[in-house]
Amino acid sequence: MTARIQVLQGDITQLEVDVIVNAANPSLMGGGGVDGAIHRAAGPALEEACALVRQQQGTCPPGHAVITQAGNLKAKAVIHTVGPVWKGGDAHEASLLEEAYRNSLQLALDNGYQSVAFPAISTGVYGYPKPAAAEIAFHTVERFLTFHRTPEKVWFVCFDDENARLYKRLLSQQGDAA
Ligand code: AR6
Repeated sequence: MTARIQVLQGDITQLEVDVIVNAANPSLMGGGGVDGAIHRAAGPALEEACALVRQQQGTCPPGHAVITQAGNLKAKAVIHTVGPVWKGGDAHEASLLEEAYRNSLQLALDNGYQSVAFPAISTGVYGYPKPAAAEIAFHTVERFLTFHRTPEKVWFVCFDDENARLYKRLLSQQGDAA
């Protein structure tokens, strides 16, 4: 059986997967980092889809996730989730980060999508320490996949060398769960 978790270094906007997850902000208005890259690659249709979500349900609080179409991306859909801003570790950052991954996976499952690519949520502008964030991301996904057949495959797409190193180590230490 091929492993269900894969690690890749590169630009998430280029992936041909069912769903790309965006590290968004509560306004869903686009921004810098991976959010900016996804919006640029997807084109105005993504902005319009986000505006509609905002109209219908307001902002997206940390830990929550919403799904939209993917505009010009090769992916079929984008799941926008909002990670926590790092405030030193005593402001529920760990549980909010875990929820961001779990709620994104649940949305992919609810929509029947089989392949999902995640960036390292909160580890850029939001300042979450990369080693701790990678542990949470990896183990939350691993646990979810143990209990669900969908999605079939999850990609961790690392942009920077530190995240790539961290995720590759976690992958090599992985049990037989995947
Ligand atoms: N592909 C994959 N990963 C990327 C890419 C890319 N093209 N570009 C950056 N990264 P960040 P956050 C990595 O700052 O910390 C935005 O302005 C980057 O190396 O994008 O959750 C939003 O609108 C880092 O490891 O997201 C919010 O305001 C990771 O993506 C805020 O930033 C996340 O960095 C969210 O901050």
